[in-house]
Amino acid sequence: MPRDASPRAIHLKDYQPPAFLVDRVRLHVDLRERTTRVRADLALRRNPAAPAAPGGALRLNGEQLALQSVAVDGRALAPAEYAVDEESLTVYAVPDAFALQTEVEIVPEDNTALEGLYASGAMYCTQCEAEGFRKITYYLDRPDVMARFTTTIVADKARCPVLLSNGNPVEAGDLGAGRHFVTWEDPFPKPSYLFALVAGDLRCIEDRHVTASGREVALRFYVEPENVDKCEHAMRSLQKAMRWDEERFGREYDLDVYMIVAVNDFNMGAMENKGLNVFNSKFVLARPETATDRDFLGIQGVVGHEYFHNWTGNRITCRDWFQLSLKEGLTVFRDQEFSADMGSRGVKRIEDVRLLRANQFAEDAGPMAHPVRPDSYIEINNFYTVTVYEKGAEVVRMQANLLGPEAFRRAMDLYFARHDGQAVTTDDFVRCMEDASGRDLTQFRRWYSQAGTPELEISDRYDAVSRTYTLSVRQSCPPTPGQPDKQPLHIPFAVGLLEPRGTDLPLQLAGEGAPQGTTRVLDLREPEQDFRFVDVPERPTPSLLRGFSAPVKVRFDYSDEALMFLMAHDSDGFNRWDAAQRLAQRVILRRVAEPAARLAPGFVDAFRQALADARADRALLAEVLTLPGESYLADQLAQVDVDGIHRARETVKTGLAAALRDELLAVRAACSDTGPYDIAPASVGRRSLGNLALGYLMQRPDAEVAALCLRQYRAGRSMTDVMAALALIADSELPERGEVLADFRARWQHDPLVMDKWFTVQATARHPETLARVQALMADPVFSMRNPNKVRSLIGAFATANSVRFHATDGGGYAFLADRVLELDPANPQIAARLLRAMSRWRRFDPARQALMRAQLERVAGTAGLSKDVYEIAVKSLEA
Ligand code: 7MF
Ligand code: ZN
Repeated sequence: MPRDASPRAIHLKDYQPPAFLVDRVRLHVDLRERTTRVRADLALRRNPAAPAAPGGALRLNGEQLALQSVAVDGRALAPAEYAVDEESLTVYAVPDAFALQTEVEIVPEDNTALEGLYASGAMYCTQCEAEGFRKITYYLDRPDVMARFTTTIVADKARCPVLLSNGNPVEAGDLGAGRHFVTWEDPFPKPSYLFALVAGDLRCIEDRHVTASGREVALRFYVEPENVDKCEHAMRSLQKAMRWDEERFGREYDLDVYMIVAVNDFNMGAMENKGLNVFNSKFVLARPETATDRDFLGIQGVVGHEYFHNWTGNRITCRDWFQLSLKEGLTVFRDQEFSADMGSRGVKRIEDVRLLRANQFAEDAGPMAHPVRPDSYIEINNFYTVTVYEKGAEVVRMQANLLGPEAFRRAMDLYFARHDGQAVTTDDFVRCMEDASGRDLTQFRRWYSQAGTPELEISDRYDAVSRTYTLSVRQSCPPTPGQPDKQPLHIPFAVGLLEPRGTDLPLQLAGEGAPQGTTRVLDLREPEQDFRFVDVPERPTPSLLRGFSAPVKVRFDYSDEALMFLMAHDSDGFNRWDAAQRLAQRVILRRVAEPAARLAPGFVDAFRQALADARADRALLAEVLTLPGESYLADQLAQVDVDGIHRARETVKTGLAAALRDELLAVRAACSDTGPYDIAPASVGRRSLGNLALGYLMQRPDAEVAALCLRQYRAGRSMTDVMAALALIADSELPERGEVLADFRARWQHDPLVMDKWFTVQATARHPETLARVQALMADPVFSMRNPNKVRSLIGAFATANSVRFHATDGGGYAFLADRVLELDPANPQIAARLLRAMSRWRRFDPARQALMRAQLERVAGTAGLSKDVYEIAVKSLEA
């Protein structure tokens, strides 16, 4: 893109309230083959809260709309009375309050970007967050404009018997000539990004929920006819989520009907449109034969997430898109808590932290680093990030922990009471936390505005004479793009001290009259702070950042023995896991530096001991025994050593497998599945530990292990076990490899979600010819570049989950990815931009790989006609 045509950044500091408000919207959507007519009737008035611009023009957002007519209060406007350009409609002279009528034509059948109104297979659906409504009609497409919507949908009765929109159906009827209509009314004012419309030949699965106050709510899932038997789990998840929000937050649902539509072509996971959620079918459809435990738990989490948005997002929404974490960070926190209560809290916390460390810490250390509340963006779609979502959830979690359960609940009640029906800011949220608790969160607010992962450098001193133990903490935060200097944060730092037998010491800080508990949350506020514990009989081992009390990195010079001691004795389950991770990380990274090093016997023993611990929760044990991932390991090095890390991790894994073969076989046998499938935490834990053991054993499969793995594949007890075996076989040199992959394809070619898994196991295999295989698979009739799930499962998986092959030194992986980005960009910029991120951290690699990635990024950046989405990622990756 030429420099002078570069897209411009939008800045938070430029926020202005809207010049006009919309009180009511009447939409009339006439769906016809290849032309949809949209008539909009908007009741508008000047905003009394806007800076006065008497008689100012009305400017509405609108893109890719073929304008047919404009009228004010029913009077058609002459061409001189308005102006239209690529992204707006301006009406020059308008009264202070009036009705605006517009009519446009759009072509959902040609909408490959999957934003606005589009066709997916035989159905029509919409996606309006963040700025998709402007591709349906001219509007004030911003979240602080909230209006009541009435929507009439007209369509062919045979092709689209089901016509849905937000709220309640108020009228329906026949129009003759095979056409019919339904009118929907949404009583709650909402921003346009929550608008939804669905039309098609869909089956409905219905159940109900009776709210705490006794109101009955109809729950309806709409799916394609072949999927009616795959909604049971999502329905139960929805019912659990509704009950949970009543019990935990006192929040009830507010309409008579809650609808969820499953769509095959969808850019993201799901969308919380008021009363009419649209879901990627991946997060609705599941049966034990087709979906893994991960899928089942993912569905529960996403169904919960979208449902919880009804209060945190819909009833209270964002003032502008810089406030995205107001709804997303908070709703992720809520869905995390829901999943923790439905399953194993400890395992959930470990999974969430693993994700945060692997992805968010990496984002925070790269060229796209930004605060939880960004200051600027070129394309808002690029800011639906792990920082806004996952770090945002940690920032809410820290406030919940700082306040404690009662005050946090009071603060949330205050938030709901004070801001219901409003579009607000993260600052309004924090003020509720302060007002309900009396705490001063002035310094804490920096978590929203400062990017980067803070680091805590810790040292300790024990003085036997005075029996005091001192922790010295230095906090710092590395520079990020646009933020060279950082200020100290308010960090809740949870610590415990273990005496030599492994029990927790009661903690008493100097100046306190008596010990207060065994875990203390220290308030870090200064760049450097000392904490002196008194009455400490012997040198203790510190357990730092218990429960991951803040999203920071902790540096402390533990000995291997201290880590093994914590692994065995820490009363904090999270830190037992973390000690194992630190130990494994250390063993692997030592081997990167020194490939011939022997596996320390203490390390093997620690793993053996963990395996032998019969009391241990199996799911937790599986987490403890999972080695840190390659990308997280890479982040610990000054320069990424792709092959060194891969080789070292594989060798350590193989070494453990060889040393612990008998134990692993025993665990695998004890974990084999017998009864009927269920997703109770104990069953999920059993399968995950059994498959983890099988994974270790398959590092060097002898005949017995190979047979075990093949048997598990062929037995087909559940998709969890089938996929675990299939992934191991696909990643192996077993002679049966080709035959098994062909068998799986033949069996599942009719099921797109299962085929996605088939693409992923092949894209992530470590075989040297994987790139060629990925390219060949693109020609498979089941693959399609137009389906985001397919692109993610084949191309996305190759670029983000197969380091050794994607980063091959011939640069083939990079050229392939850049080609796909450029191929996809004209059709679907959002998906193209997400793919390109796989190269954004190119500066972390060796000079040869840097040069190769940079060349591809430059090729992309230099291409004419790029979308804003891809342009922003390419240019910022090259700049930083
Ligand atoms: C659970 O946030 C956690 C995150 C935006 C689309 C769903 O509800 C959403 C939508 C993106 C990325 C992640 C998620 C979503 C979106 C998501 C889904 C479930 N408002 Br983009
Ligand atoms: Zn969300």
